[in-house]
Amino acid sequence: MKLIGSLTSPYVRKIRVLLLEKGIPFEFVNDSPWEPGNHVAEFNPLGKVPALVTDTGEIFFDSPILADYLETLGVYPPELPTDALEVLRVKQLEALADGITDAAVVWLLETRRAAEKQDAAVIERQRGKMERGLDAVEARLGSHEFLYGGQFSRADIAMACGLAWIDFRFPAYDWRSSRPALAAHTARVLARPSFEQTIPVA
Ligand SMILES: N[C@@H](CCC(=O)N[C@@H](CS)C(=O)NCC(=O)O)C(=O)O
Repeated sequence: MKLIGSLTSPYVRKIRVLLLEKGIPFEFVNDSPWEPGNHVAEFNPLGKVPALVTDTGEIFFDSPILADYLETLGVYPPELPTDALEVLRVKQLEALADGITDAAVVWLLETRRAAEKQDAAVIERQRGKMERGLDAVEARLGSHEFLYGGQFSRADIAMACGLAWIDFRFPAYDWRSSRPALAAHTARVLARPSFEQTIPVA
């Protein structure tokens, strides 16, 4: 199995973590859609990472699809519940985590435009999505150890990957002070070996 992606992408990290948690061997192909001459579009017409090439040569892209593919392999531990409605709830939380990350990515890209072209309204709009999203996760978490049920799931992985990336790109952005449950949850998840082995490098 081959995973195509960059060492900084939070969506790629989600899949690397899942592969490590399950102990599935894979080859990592380090390629970034932002590098001139990259080959990402050969694996994903949308030109985004991660993409995965299975052992039979089939290609999947978009991290939730990749994560679903890994679940089909039936390798322990499962990162989704068994009941269909519960699966949907975990995936809803994953979509929330990915959406918070998406908003942070748009914010970053806006700050990389020439100063006179940057639009403060775009940044504010994305900050609003992040703040509301993080508040919803904080409320959801309450005193629970995991985001869904009593089990570590893909929702926990997606949220910690997103927040670690936000810390990496926006070290001065304080999302923790008003969200103690999420701060503690993130610290717990980031201490897992699968996360310690996938720390983003510039
Ligand atoms: N929804 C996608 C998002 C993937 C994504 O946006 N990846 C970024 C890297 S962090 C990318 O490849 N961006 C290139 C581009 O937007 O052209 C997923 O979950 O895989």
